[in-house]
Amino acid sequence: MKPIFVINGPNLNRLGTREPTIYGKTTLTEIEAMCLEAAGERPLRFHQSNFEGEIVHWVHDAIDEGAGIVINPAGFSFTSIAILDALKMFPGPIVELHISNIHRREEIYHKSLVSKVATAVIAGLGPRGYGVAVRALRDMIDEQMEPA
Ligand code: DHK
Repeated sequence: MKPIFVINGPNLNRLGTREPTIYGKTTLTEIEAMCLEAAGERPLRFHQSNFEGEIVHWVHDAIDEGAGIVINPAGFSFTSIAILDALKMFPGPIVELHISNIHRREEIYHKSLVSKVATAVIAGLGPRGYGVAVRALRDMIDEQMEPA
C-alpha cells in the first residue's frame, strides 16, 4: 500500500514554543502521532526540513512511491518555485496545510504558490488540521482506487 507523505517546511521543528498564540503549543512530534492515528492502515512518511532542496527531494520520493501528499511548506509557500515545480509532477492528491489562517495574517502570507497545484487547502484549523488532511487524503485515495 503506497504511503501518504506529510512534508513540513522551515521552523515547524520549533512548534510547541514557536509563537504559541499563532501556532499553539502542540509539538511536531505530537502532530506526527496525530497523523499516524489518522492514517489508519495507510503507511505514513513524516518529514520536516528547514532546507528547500530537502523538501524537493521528499516530493520526488512521493512522486516515485507515494499515494498522496500533505504539505505545510511554511515560509516556502510564498517563495518556492522549486517546490511548486516538484509538486506539479506528483500524480496524486495534494492537501496544502497551514496551522494558521494565512489569509487573516500579514499580506506577505496571503499568496501561496503551492495553492496553484494543491487539490485542497486547509488553513486555520490549528494542529488538528493535519489529522483532517490525512483523513481527507485517505478518502480521496480510496475513491480513486474504487473499481470503475
Ligand atoms: C507556517 C509558517 O511557518 C508560516 O511561514 C506560514 C504556516 C504559516 C502555518 O500556519 O502553518 O505563513
